[in-house]
Amino acid sequence: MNTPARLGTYVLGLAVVFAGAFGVGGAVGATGPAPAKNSHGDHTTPPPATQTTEHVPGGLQVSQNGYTLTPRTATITPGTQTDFRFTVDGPDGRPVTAYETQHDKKLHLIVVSRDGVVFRHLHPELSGEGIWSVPLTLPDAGAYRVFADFVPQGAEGLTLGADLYAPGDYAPRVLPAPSRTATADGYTVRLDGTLTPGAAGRLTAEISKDGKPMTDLQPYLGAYGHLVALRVGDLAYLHVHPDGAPGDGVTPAGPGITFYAEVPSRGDYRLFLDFQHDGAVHTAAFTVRAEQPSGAAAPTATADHGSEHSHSGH
Ligand SMILES: [Cu+2]
Repeated sequence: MNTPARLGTYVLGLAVVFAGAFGVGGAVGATGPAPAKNSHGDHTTPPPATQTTEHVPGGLQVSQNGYTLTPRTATITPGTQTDFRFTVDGPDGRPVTAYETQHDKKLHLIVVSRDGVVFRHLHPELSGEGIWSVPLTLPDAGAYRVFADFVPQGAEGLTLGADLYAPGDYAPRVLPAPSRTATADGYTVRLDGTLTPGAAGRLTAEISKDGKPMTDLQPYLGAYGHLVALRVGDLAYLHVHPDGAPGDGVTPAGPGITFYAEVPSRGDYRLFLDFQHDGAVHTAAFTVRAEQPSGAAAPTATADHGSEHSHSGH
């Protein structure tokens, strides 16, 4: 039979990934999370094999590998600028103060409304005591998810997620229907490519203004674009790699920006693209549906929540 062999290969692949993760975790220090208690006191017994655990996407956990995201601001009054403060507490229980720089910053903070409509990408300031703070204004009442994307010095990079609330009357918005065109501050962004579960999909965003392709985009965080992809339903935070970097001699400054994104499952994703032009950062938002490659795919006309959103056709 084929299936067990294939499954075996898959599990092996996962084992390698997890071994890597544990290797780093072990190097962080002996003060990390204690192993599960073994009442038999038999130290040579290997831990039970994980059988069905898939690699968990980032952002779903408030604590991972001994690091915990701890908001010190629990609520934000809508429409009022608030100093949002938090710490990342390390395996020793104290706020982490040493971080590696990635994409020009020591920590990237993403704030998204639970309905996937409001998006903020911020870069907080770090105090000597390990307290991060950033001015944050949220437009509407509701539930939000905060993501901290960072690399503790000498450890593996992490994205931790925590809930944040803006009190008041709240009505969830309908998820915008899947669309490959978005507008942002007068710019038009067209997204090409597909998201396929389990495979790195190539996506290209093409930016134009008044019908003219933009060829003088400016580097933002070490790239011509920064893409955040979140799974609709649980806001799993996905890893996206830009293809090429400004100044590498081959990556043009627009109009197209290329990314590789891997999604863990079928369904809808919210994609937020930050790009810089004329000294200002703009954000384009998309809803993109990830489907199985044709052959395995169900008919695309299958009605789900996308169809009950009226297509106003633009
Ligand atoms: Cu950032």
